[in-house]
Amino acid sequence: MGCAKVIEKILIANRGEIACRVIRTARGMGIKTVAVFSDADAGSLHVEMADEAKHIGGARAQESYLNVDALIAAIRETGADGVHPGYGFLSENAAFAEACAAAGAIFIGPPPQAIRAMGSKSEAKRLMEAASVPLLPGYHGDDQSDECLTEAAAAIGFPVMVKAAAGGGGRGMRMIESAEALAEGLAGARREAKAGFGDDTLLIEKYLGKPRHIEMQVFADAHGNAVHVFERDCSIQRRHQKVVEEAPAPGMTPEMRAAMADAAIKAAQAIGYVGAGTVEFLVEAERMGAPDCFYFMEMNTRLQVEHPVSEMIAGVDLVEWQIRVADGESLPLAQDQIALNGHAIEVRLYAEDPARDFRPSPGPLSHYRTPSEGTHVRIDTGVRQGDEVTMHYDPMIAKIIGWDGDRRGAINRLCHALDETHVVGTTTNLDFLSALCGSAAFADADLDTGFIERHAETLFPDLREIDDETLAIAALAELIWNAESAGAAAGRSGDAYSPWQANDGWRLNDQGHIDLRFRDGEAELTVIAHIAAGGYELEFSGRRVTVGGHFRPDGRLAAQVAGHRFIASVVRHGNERHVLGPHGTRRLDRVDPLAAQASAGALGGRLTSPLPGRVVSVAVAVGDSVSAGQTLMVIEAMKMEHAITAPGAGKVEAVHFAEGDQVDEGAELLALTAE
Ligand code: MV4
Repeated sequence: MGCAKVIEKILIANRGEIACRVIRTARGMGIKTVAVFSDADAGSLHVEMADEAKHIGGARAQESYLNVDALIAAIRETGADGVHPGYGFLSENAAFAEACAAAGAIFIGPPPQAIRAMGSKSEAKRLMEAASVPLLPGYHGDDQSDECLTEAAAAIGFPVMVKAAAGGGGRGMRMIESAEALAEGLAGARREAKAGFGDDTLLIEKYLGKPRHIEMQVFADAHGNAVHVFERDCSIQRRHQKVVEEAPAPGMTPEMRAAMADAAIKAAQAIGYVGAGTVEFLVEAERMGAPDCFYFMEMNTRLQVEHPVSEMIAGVDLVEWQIRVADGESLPLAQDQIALNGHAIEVRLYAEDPARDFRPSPGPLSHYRTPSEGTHVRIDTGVRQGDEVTMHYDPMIAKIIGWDGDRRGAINRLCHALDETHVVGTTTNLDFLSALCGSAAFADADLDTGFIERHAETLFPDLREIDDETLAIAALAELIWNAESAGAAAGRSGDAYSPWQANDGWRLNDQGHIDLRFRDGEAELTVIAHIAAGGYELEFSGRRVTVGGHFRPDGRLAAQVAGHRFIASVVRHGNERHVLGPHGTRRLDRVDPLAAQASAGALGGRLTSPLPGRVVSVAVAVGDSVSAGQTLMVIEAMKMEHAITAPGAGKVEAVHFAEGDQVDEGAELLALTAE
């Protein structure tokens, strides 16, 4: 009796969070995993998580994650009998699927002909039309002459949308407003399509002014069964990049869902689909809920980035389903066994700078903290603290998903999770996501593809001034660090923890108070701290606030501010102070105490390290004369260099460290005498 072949070892032809995601499920199913990695990913989390890992080439995706020959060699060398392509890279490449099969490994994805059927938008629309899937009024024929396209546009009525048949995901698309603009528009669209995709075939559609993007998750097996796992609303996008995805879609009605599910399943069956797929629809926002308000847009023949929201509302593991179906099993559940439970919302945390048009902002994750996971919060990430977001790949750091019984609850869970997410080292869209999730417009589900532009004013919170609690927490942390380093430096002194032992260049004023200076963007803030019972009294912006607290063993600060208890993290990154506390992540810059001293015209005599680090270079020797501002030593800390400069003209009396030495925060580096 023959035994069905069962996948025993899966090679994941991908990286980052989706590779980690697939490994987790495979491991849970008792299947071995093989990671592949580029030069840039040798130390990555997905490599660490997998049972085996294979180097496949250079950092550039073309040399590694898109390198079919290297991947096939890795499949052969490791004996992998299954290949999961993840999303992106080669996930929708029919030739790669065929090459995997030829190498003896099951491609965990649809059959190559199903991938090809959806590769051309015109071809896909003809197939969908034949399967009576609703399409926008339009033209997707072979006759590409100007006469034919002009006639078609006139019949559809302006404005029209012209799209490249070989395009997708918003690339190679332009709106044409009038018959007069058509000839030029067609010529431009053809040039772009030819240059972008090597194919200038165009299609024309009626233009939808205020669309929503709603997609249906479908799943088919090789035995003729097909189900849907409800819809996802991905209307909040910018530049065709999804920012928020949720399930179910707000405003969905049972009638519309039934019609959309029917259309999606017909679409899958029309192309002989097997596995996980997504059928995307454009929806007329004004007619949301009506059973005929949606139109087929594209079908994605892969697992999507946003699949977790479907998993959370349906309580299924879509990767497990993919593996089972690829193995020849029937779908684990029938349609009437798949129930919709609650509401899930996902946001994509990116290393990008919202203030600079969301440009990627690669860099080290010097500090990275994600909220704890459970029933209500899921985090899919592929990086750890200390890892680097490189410029070579998509700069996504994590997907953060909130779930609850209803949409309001899911928003609350997600907002809370975002408040507990901290990233220092690279600029991220975290504050933007927090503002978005906390906005009234999002609560009202005012969704369509123009959401971000329409609400830009509320979504870019960079201009907020720092709040008093955050400033008090930053000052408290500074005071505690100072007391600790003073204690360490004072060593034998009787009162080791007295802040008056501080020697790191702070100005101790005659009246016995400490001046702390910060910068918040352009604004300079001064906090005056007085010793008080059990802590300090802070004076700033016309207020007096009593603060106290301590760092807990986990490194977080338990702070008491005006009788109110907060738990916060205060992360030092050079002079930056990132307060991850009651008001999300806020950044202050500490005004360099040495520079501050110099500007005050005083020469302290001793120069100390502003933070723990390593001596990169020593620029002076004992006996040298130095002038104000001259660099004396360079300290590297957290991958940043800090110059220690002379606060005034003087003579070097002592140099306490040499190149390569480690220094503690507050350690005395050099001694100067004033000249
Ligand atoms: C459209 C459209 C309006 N009318 N087609 C963008 C992605 C691509 N797959 C299809 N897209 C659009 N097609 C017609 N006939 C508006 C968009 C569109 C869009 C669609 C979904 C999500 C975000 C979008 C942002 C801008 C434009």
